[in-house]
Amino acid sequence: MKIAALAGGVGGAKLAQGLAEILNPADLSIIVNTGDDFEHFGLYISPDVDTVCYTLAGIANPDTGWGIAADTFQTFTALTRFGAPNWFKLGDIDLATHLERTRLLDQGESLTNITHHMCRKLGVTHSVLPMTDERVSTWVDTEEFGILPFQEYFVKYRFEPKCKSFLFKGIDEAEPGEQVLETLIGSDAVVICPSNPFVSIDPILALKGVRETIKRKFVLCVSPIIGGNAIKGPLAKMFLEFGYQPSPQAVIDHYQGLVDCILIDPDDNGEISSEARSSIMIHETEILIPDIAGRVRLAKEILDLIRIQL
Ligand code: FO1
Repeated sequence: MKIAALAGGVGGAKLAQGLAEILNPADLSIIVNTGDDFEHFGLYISPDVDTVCYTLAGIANPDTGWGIAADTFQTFTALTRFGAPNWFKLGDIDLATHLERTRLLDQGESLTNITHHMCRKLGVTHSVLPMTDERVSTWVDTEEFGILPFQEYFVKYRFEPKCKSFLFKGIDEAEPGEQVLETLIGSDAVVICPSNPFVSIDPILALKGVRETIKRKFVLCVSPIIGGNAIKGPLAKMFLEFGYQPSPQAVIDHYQGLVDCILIDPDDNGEISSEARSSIMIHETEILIPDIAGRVRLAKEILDLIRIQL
């Protein structure tokens, strides 16, 4: 059974890891958001790709979910001594990823090939596919500061500004990554990982041909909202800023008919409308997956649900 998983940052990477533990590399590909990518200190930084790769490699910082476990920050500290920007923390080991990726990009390598190469060097055998090899960047139009690049909204301003809308610059011109559409077409099911629908999954769905391709598949989603709150990050706040109560129902509505099955926390079942119940499968389970055992357990449940459908 071939699965294509869509993932953004920390939350999505955790489920991707659970799926990677139980599926062979030939049966699981992870398509990752690159809208968070940005240039910093002249380096091309791809946070969600790195978070997925590091998590699958078992080297991600377990507390933050991003960066590398036990990394040091001597270079970062030395930079701040010069008064350099200090809002985006770059670890010494993490810096090697950004330096080497930037060097290979400057040599004309694609982000897809660079990611494949780095994953293999990190011992990751599953396919981690950047959603596109072209530049697509997420910007957030905010009440307080106007349009901000995603990382400034998310990290520099700690996602405190009030969101008005999102912009995926370059999305109309960009082609999906060279293997993205063929992976989706060749999959038996698509798993939307518990990432932020607005800024981690929507950029992937907005790429030419992606939503139409996915619509023809069995699509299973793990709710990124539990009990009205996001597990991590700004999602609940974003839903409220757009006038929605944060709930799995808001997630179902956001994906506009794309989802055939959603996994939710049992406490959230009352939030689901009767209309939604009549059109999609609601599966109650523990969706908080703080450790590898939980990630594997949830991944196994997902495969069982998909097998019932196929
Ligand atoms: N997120 C933060 O909140 N603060 C940081 O200093 C930070 C540094 C950082 C460095 C490398 C990297 O790959 C990710 C990093 N992130 C940081 C997370 C990043 O903002 C991601 O875009 C989020 O995880 C959302 O996907």
